[in-house]
Amino acid sequence: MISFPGREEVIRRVYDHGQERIFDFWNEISDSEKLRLLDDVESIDFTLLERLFRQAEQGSPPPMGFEPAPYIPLAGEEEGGAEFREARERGRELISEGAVAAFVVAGGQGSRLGFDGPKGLFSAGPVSGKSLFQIHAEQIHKSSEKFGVRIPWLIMTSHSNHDQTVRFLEDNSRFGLDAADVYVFPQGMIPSLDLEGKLILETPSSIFKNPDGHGGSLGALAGSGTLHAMRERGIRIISYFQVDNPLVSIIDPLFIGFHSLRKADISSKGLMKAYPEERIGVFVRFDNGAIGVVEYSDLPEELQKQRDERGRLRYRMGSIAIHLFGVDYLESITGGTDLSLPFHAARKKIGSHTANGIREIDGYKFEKFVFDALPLTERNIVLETKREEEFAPIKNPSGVDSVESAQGLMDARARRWLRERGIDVPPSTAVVEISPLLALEPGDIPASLRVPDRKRVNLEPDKD
Ligand code: UD2
Repeated sequence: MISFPGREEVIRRVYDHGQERIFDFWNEISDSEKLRLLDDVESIDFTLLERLFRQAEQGSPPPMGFEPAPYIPLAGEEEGGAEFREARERGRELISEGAVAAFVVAGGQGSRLGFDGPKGLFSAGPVSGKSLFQIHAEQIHKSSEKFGVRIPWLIMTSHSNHDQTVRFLEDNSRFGLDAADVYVFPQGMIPSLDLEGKLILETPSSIFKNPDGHGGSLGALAGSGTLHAMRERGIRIISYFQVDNPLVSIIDPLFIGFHSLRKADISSKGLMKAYPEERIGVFVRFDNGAIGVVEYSDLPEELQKQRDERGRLRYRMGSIAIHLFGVDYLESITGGTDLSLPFHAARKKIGSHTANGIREIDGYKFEKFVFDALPLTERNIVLETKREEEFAPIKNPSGVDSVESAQGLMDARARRWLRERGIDVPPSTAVVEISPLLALEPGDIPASLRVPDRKRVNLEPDKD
């Protein structure tokens, strides 16, 4: 057994749990590296990891029985529903009172996209080349201006992209947002395991850990003190979204209004799945009555394909990871600091440090999912939204859900908005982009606007 003065207890724990392989390079590292490794180990909950490993090996238990979840359909609005008008009005009031904050989860590693850096830095604007962060920041800026308030922007990063994210935002002066309105905090990390349940070394003196999933965001919000800061600012609703969707409507009066009118603790936006295998979770109502999400990979194939009497997919309401959380409710479930959502295991390739350098091995990463918070309350609603208006995820380098598909959707939405305002796009114009600073909805576009006769057009507000 290795030794280090004063650290006998933690070393004992490592051996008791059969994890002594993390000391394989003990004789090659300096004293300060030894201390770093022991510090790294100190915070590890071995009992939790052992339980997660058993769970990963056995596969996830079948979810409780469920049926399709009820939702508020778009049709209500199209039929001129009074509740839609009332909701929009209520939402506007709440935003103008300064009761709403925007919260983006940007801690993911973006490995599928093959982009080496925080995903928020990825260039998404089809003409402008604006980064995802800039597009989101400009939306928040424009909403603040429209409603005459300062809307705070909360950004969850992870250990590996926090510093780069902060630097990028600072270098770009937070795209016009005030430093006092931008809150950046990292999420938690959890060790990954190899297929034998052993810890993995990332370097000779550090353990491989991965971010604890977007479900870690609620605990991180509380643990970082940001939830408390929101309470102090008078924020009552937190509008949650993912960094990879440039079409997201971050501050949406209709959605916020429904959340308030229906006295919800959590509200979610859903949309019709495009095809049975689409990689989005579906909203369900579990047998105990609570609404939640079953992830695409957990929905049995026959249920994915099941149709109702009208020929529509039975499980058709897909989750696009847009939620509103009541601050009161978040305080009640996080108990001021933490929230115990379950971990899900995923088998992934992991870079493991060996005597011959880094070797890719198979292992388990563990993540919490934010939608597991949904069934914790019965005051939980789903509002249908229009795919073409609000969903253009950038996940893959090409093909489905890629930057090309997202830019195509951004161009199509810009053209639709201009058409709605009676503004022509010259036939020679191949791509149109509308800056969020110009418009967040068609009605914001000045009726006098003329689209210049150019191949690629980015419409920004006039500079005075
Ligand atoms: C997510 C949903 C899926 C659907 C889809 C819509 C899950 C498991 N699935 O699919 O049902 O709604 O999105 O686009 O959520 N993130 C963190 N920290 C982490 C992990 C992720 O901040 O530890 C962020 C990440 O930066 C991104 C978002 O969470 O903004 C989604 O992560 P993803 O791309 O891994 O989720 P995906 O595509 O599996």
